[in-house]
Amino acid sequence: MNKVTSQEKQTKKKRKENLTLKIVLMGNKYVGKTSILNRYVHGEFYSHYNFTSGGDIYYKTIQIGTKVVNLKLIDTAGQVDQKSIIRSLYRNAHGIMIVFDVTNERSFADVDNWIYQIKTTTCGIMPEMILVGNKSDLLSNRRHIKEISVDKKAAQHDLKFSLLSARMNTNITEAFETLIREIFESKVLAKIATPNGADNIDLTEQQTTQSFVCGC
Ligand SMILES: Nc1nc2c(ncn2[C@@H]2O[C@H](COP(=O)(O)OP(=O)(O)OP(=O)(O)O)[C@@H](O)[C@H]2O)c(=O)[nH]1
Ligand SMILES: [Mg+2]
Repeated sequence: MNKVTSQEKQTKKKRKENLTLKIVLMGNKYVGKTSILNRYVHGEFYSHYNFTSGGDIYYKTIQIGTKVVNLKLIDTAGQVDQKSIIRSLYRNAHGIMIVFDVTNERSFADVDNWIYQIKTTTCGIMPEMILVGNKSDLLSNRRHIKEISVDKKAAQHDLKFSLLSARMNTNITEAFETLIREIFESKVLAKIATPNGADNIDLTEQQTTQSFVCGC
């Protein structure tokens, strides 16, 4: 019992010593935000749907060159009535992954609303953003959003775009790496980086739920 406690302390200490990036996933309900995080953090995929309420936090540690980077990954609810909670979740985020479902036109159209919400409610420096179209495994057997529209939207908002599938584990790691690279190349890091994270949320376990109050 004591051994586990000291191991936990060590992990916590290491986490505090390393750089922590806060990355938030946003987008309509059912687009696959939770699935993307489950795939990236746990290497798992579940075909049943359990909607997210409020927000969940996942942790992952990665190595970039010689640097160890802690990722604090925030899953948000896609339900419209949860927008005020979501707003508090992306406070001080270094990066935001905006997710739509490539088989769902509405989720694609609503990308503009998510971006508008972020731009009009972010205090201080804007986080880096990436646009991702999830469920690419369904592209062959369903009507889907035209590639040209996606390119146009990404260009309009000056965002990189990735097509991915949480189910098939396609491009998941690559999409996060692209966003992390953008964060490293931007001014966001200098402005927001703190040794123990983007804010002082003290959660030690993955998938712990907590809502926050925005300071804006
Ligand atoms: N075919 C396919 N299904 C997927 C994929 N990703 C997620 N799904 C399914 O889509 C449904 C919704 O996924 P979630 O990850 O719960 O969606 P969410 O965006 O977190 O939804 P909210 O929490 O309500 O905002 C689930 O049934 C998943 O199994 C994918 O890449 N391909
Ligand atoms: Mg979810």
